[in-house]
Amino acid sequence: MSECIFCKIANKEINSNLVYEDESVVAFRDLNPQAPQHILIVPKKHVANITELDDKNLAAHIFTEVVPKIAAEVGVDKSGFRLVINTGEEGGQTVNHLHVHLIGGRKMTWPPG
Ligand code: DGP
Repeated sequence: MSECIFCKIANKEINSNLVYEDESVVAFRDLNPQAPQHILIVPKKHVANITELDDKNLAAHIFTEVVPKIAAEVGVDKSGFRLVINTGEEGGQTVNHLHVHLIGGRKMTWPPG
């Protein structure tokens, strides 16, 4: 059995505040939100990080279907939002299962920390 926390959330072995699910993706609220809307979009299959994502259909599904749908559902599609994919140690990735942060509901600043 996988020890990966996001695999466990995807498999419903661990509870999460789920906002979206389909056959290949789950999305749930971040435990440590950085904005009024902070959702993690996660492929159900284990992919360690964006450099390991070799499934073009899954990539297209996430960015052309899931992101717009969730952004509209949580009401940030018009106001704007930020997508973040932390990758590796210097990228600030703490969970080694690919996840796209969808963050919105407040004005973002740049550069990121
Ligand atoms: P990153 O630093 O990009 O790897 O982001 C990991 C995020 O995952 C971080 O913002 C906190 C969140 N997180 C970690 N464990 C859990 C969990 O068990 N449940 C939920 N909902 N979020 C988690």
